[in-house]
Amino acid sequence: MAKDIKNVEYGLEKIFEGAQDFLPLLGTDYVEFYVGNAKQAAHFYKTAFGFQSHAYAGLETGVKDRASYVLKQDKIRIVLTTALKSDSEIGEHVKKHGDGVKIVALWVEDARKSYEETIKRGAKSFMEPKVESDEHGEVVRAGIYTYGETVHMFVERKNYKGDFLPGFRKWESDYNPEPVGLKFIDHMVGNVGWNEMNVWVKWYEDVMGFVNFLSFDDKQITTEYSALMSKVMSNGNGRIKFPINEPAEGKKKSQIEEYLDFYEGSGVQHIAVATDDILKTVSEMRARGIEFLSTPPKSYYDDVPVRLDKHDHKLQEDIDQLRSLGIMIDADEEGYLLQIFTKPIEDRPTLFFEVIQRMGAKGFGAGNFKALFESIEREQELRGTL
Ligand code: TYF
Ligand code: FE
Repeated sequence: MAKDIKNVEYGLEKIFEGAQDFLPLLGTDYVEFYVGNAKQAAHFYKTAFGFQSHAYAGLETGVKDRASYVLKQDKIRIVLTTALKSDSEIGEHVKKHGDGVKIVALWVEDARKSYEETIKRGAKSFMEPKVESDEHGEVVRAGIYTYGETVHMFVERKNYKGDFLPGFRKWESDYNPEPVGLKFIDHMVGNVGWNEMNVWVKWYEDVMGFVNFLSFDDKQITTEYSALMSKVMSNGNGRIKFPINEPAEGKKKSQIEEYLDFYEGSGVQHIAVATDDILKTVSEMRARGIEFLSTPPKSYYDDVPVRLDKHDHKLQEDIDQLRSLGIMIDADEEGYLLQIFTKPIEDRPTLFFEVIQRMGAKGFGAGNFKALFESIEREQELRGTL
């Protein structure tokens, strides 16, 4: 009999043995992008991804050096920040990396303690604990560097009732496209340099108390042309999952190497956002102009029933609909998952998004790696970067 498969979200209980408790994480707080033009980027994320206007800081709110637009969709908060002058850490970041993720902010009970515990274990400081307040209360934030120039900001908001952070005002807009059904961030992946994956695995273990709960070596993640290695790091309650990739030697250039060349260093490669209705979400995103990687070949879909049967799972969605949208299906012991990947969302072939619906499965779609990487290689071929 087919098992009962549900769309699950992790709770707060400890589910990964071995993870340390010195850094309890409640979830992702926000993801901040440094971009060349935040006003236009905000329009794009509203229109194409269905994010809602949420908060704003800039000249009109007394901020002189930057403008930041905060967008929200269910539990996901993104911040788009741009520099207002040339002499700027933000501008320098954009000059080097192009538009990209600067800050992966983590929601904590105690930001000072999070900072002290991680600094004590070897983290490099980005921002010492800072208290900001307004009429809604106070927020404490502190930041440490992770791979490349990327930062983890600890955000403590237990004494805050405002919309986002002190210094921001509510952003009300007359332009409000409907959400597309994105619910929360499932995982965020980092690309690091040659032979650096294990350095960062150890960093997440030692500094953040994470565990390595899944690994894919270059034998598993290879096509005829290129290869990579990947290890998935998780905090104790499974809410924060950070796979880390490094390039591996293949006949042609690894997609990870292409990223490193264009980002000019290590950084966030993709953000996986969860939905509980991937057919609707992906149809909407396609209609709004988001480009996804090319659809796997027909033979891929012919094999799907076999994969599901092997684990005794019954697909609840219509396979022809999944196929016509290019959504991939992978199954493991516990259930199955549906996923699809956008093309890079800026001109440099760097950051992209994944849309994922978990129907019990806790994996990352290993059964789809081959089809996915062949699809990425078709894009690399067009760019002349394979
Ligand atoms: O997060 C993951 O592991 C999957 C698969 O370059 C993946 O989404 C892995 C590596 C990669 C692209 C996707
Ligand atoms: Fe992923």
